[in-house]
Amino acid sequence: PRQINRWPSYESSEPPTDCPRVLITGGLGQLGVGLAQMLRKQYGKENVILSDIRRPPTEVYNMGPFVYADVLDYKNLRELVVNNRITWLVHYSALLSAIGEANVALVSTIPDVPHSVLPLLSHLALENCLRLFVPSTIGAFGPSSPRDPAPDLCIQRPRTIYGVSKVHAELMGEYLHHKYGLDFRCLRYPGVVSAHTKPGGGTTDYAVQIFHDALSSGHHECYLRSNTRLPMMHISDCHRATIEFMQAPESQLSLRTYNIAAMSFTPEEVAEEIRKHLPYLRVTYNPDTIRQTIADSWPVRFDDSNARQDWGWKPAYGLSELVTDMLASIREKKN
Ligand code: AKB
Repeated sequence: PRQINRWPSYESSEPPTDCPRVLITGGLGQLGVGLAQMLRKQYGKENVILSDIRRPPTEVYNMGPFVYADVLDYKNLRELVVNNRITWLVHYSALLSAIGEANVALVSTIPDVPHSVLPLLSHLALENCLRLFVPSTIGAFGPSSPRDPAPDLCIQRPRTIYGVSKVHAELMGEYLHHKYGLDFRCLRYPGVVSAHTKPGGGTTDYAVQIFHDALSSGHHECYLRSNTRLPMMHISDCHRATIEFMQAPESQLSLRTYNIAAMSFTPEEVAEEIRKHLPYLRVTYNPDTIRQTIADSWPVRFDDSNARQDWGWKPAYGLSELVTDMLASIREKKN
């Protein structure tokens, strides 16, 4: 068996129980509320605590426990973990790729910066025997990575501050796993498509906006070229992948950072699929330099064969299911 150096006080903590007690940080972004809802269905409302530094809308308070948590404040986090017997920590908070690139200085002031926050979260996780989940993305790859498909292990030289911070997080978590036995888990997400949350500031955002535009004005102006292919995923597959990965026994994991894939499409292809429902959709293309350059440096497809093999990952949504669901969900929300 692998020899690991135990972190001080690690031995005194209890191992996770069957029913996890989950704390989600940065919970008011694109992914937190939906993940909390899916986890609560499985584990009960009280076992999943959503947190952020912002005040949530009333409906979020009504869904289940919500607390203030600042990931840069160790004492605040430790108190939450200890008082609530937390066993899983899910760290969601990020400035997405395009907004990060437009504000490189700002990126260093937000809590997503792994060199300031990851050692702190990892220490907390080791001290309290937590399973720690940190998301990564297609943005962790760069122009020198294999693009079609990008495997789990390959050259990673991203050209965005967002990608650099993600690679740092992957490496730091894996290092602490090998050195101290941290139960670090990381998934590289594709562009996530959701009817209920607007991503804001990402390179893959057009794949959400196009549905809203199709239903409101019938015209979408796309900031990427028509043939820009990127990996994408329906949000419910993204949440399910995260939960199934967190549930997987450690013995099944040959890696700590996995790619997960569902589909890859271009703006032209998703528009064509939408036209099967809304034939009047018109799309014009006006590529913007930042986002087109970022997209051109990212993989067009993910190889997720390790995730499929090790812990049984399988997406439920392909392009046609995604389009049908997005149009129905946005319509339902409007009514
Ligand atoms: C972005 O476009 O920045 C994100 C991502 C793929 O990480 N959606």
